Amino acid sequence: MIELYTAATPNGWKISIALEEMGIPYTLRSLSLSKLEQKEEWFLKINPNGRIPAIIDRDNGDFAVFESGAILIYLAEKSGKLLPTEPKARSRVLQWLFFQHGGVGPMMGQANVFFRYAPEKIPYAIERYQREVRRLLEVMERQLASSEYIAGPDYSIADIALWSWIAGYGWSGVSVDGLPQLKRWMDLVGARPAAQKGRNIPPPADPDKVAESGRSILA
Ligand SMILES: N[C@@H](CCC(=O)N[C@@H](CS)C(=O)NCC(=O)O)C(=O)O
Repeated sequence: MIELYTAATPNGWKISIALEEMGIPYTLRSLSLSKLEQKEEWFLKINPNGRIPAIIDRDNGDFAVFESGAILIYLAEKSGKLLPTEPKARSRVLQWLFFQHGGVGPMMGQANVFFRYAPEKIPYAIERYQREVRRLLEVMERQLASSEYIAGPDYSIADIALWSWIAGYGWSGVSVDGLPQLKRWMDLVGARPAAQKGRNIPPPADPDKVAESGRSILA
């Protein structure tokens, strides 16, 4: 059994979607980010970085894993799903997974913060991060023109990592106009029952609470 420590945010949804897709049984421990539960001593023993998500694998000596990318790889290897073993196909999935972790996640997170939550509107910061997000989406558009899913013909953990962020593109104020392949892919992934279910685990906080704690949640 996996224990999932999470909250209703893009990095958290990656793991609930993956667990649902892989059919791995899990128990849910929803943390309140606005109450800073993720900074409490007990949780720092699970994730020294003090952020969600994290898991504990009770069937593997209570092994704890933090960083959503590392968790996705761990679960894919545990289940034998969504990460090919053939070296080139595996590398392609990892390339797009790292593209999400080094690019889309941090840039969209900053675009969300400066566009939506910063007490002071700083046009330079808003434009900088929105422009970079749009550039990354255009990179995906080109890839998806010749590829059903982001890393090839098969659905993978890279699609889960990217979709969890990009499905909420509206929060960053970035347009997806003129990106038909990206929209095709968003609909394709969004139609999967596991994506729909996982994105509602834990159930979304009410909008006021999200706004209140938004800077910390989306950082
Ligand atoms: N690189 C980390 C990022 C995790 C992260 O930023 N989590 C956010 C929620 S999406 C969080 O816990 N924020 C609360 C905080 O920073 O205290 C990962 O991919 O797991």
